[in-house]
Amino acid sequence: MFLDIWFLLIIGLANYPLQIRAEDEKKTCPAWTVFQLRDCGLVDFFRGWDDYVKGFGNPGDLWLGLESLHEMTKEGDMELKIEMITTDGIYWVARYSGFRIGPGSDKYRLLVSGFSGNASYDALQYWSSNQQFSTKDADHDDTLTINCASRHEGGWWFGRRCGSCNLNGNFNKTAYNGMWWGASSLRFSEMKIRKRFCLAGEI
Ligand SMILES: [Ca+2]
Repeated sequence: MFLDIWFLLIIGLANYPLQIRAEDEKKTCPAWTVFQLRDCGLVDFFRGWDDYVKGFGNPGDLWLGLESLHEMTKEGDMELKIEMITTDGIYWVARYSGFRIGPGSDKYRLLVSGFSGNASYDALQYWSSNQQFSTKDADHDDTLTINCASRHEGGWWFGRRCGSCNLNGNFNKTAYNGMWWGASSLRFSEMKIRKRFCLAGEI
């Protein structure tokens, strides 16, 4: 009897932290904050620097703004989830366990890492991470001979050879003037962030 009680106690103590941890993860899993949405196509995204800094749009097509993004991510503890639908109707998720936007003095540089998901491939980290933000009137891209934001009709973190994705392109166009990820055109995108707590078990 004595041994049985101790056995149960030890088993109980061993399981207790695991149970608490699982419950805490459920309870503290924070809500996503959407900062980019292209759903209805009624808002022009081919805009200048000031608009991208301040934000624009409506509940169907929005850009929260670079200054807000910097404030929300400057502690370095946010994750990023991107949902996309291609023009062929394929649903993709691209997740990044690390997402941070630098200050305005560094042109809102993107730092992104830790790709997972079912999107065709990691089109964001390799080509756009560590790149400053560019708009048609503010060329900070990594392509000397081209204004990538003008060529691709939207503000983005364009990298070498303008990079490999732009979710802020023209909603009503396809290929590299539209919204694109790798070699695919998109008809929907949503980018959202939250504090890193709930990475396991969800794509
Ligand atoms: Ca350039």
